[in-house]
Amino acid sequence: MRIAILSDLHIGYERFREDAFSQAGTALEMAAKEADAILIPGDIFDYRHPKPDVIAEGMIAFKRISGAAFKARVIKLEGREKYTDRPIVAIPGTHERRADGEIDAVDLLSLSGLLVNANKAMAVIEKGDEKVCVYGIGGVAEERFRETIKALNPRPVEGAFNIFFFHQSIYETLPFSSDFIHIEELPIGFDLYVCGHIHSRYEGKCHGKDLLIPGSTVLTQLKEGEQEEKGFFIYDTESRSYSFLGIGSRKFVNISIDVSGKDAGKINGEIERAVADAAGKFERPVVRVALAGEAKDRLVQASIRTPEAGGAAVEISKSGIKNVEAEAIAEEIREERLGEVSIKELGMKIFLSRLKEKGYQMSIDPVELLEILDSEEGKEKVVSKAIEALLT
Ligand SMILES: [Mn+2]
Repeated sequence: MRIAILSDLHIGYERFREDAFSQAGTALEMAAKEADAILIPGDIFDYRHPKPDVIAEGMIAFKRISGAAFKARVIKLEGREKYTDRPIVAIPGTHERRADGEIDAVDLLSLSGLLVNANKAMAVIEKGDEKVCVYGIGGVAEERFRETIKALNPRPVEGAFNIFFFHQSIYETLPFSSDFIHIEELPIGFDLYVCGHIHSRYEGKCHGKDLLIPGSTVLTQLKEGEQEEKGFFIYDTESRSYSFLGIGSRKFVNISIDVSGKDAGKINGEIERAVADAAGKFERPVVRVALAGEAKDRLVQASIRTPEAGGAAVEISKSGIKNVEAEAIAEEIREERLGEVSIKELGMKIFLSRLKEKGYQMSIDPVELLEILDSEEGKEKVVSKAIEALLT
């Protein structure tokens, strides 16, 4: 069986709304032509509560492939109700995730008979005498994934080709948190592992079998690693091999410019040329210009312009600019405010000036009063002591 694996369509994604819709459509149409079945590991929509027009975009994208002559059928869904036998099997991702038992956006597509929702369920896909069993777990909070696997205990079925698909961060691809699952912790015995959530493509191994992450079909993060072409995998269960098909996604170009010692005019000139160059090479590219280095003076940042370049979407990142002058001013302020004075002394100064403003005239010395209020004892004791001191 030839299975298309596409993920993270993010329909409704505001920054590139049109791209999200059209590229999801291209991926689905190509997949319907090339494959016997389609697997989608989450984030079909960009929202937990998509508006009706966004839901409609999702429905249209899937409706467009309703005429596809898939050779495979979903003959059984264990753990959920099945509304179609179309071999398009999906789970909700973190973007669609809702509390257990609540209807999410993927349920809506499932109820409409556009796909099969295999969240915490196993779909059995049949083509001729071949059976593929697909077990899915939709996106959950990272710290809950281990217990979710344990509770559901997904197991492969004998005599079938078994796929486990999910939507989480994987520690080996994102080593940022101990909550992220390690590849070796994934359930054993499956013939193929498929994950969504990560927006760039990844090909690895899990328990000796392929672990595939196709990445998103739309550009979202504007990071260096997103310059590769978007697309999807086709996995052949017979030869146990796969290939990646590009969907002709809008090209993303990341450009770095060093601003050190340059004035705004020179920097703007360099930005314009780099953007024009990218716009000349690619159709309507998304261009991110990352500026870095020590700017000449404070005015440089404010004078940087975003150039217009025939259909290109341009984003300029100034976060890498070190503004020497501004940093010196901030340092001065810090020194002047605090200097050698401790926080407590500063507090005392403020306290005294406030008392003066209010016309404080009581017999107890304000410094003594603050000492009482600042003592280590319990709150009630401190307050009663202060009142006593004030009234006697
Ligand atoms: Mn995603």
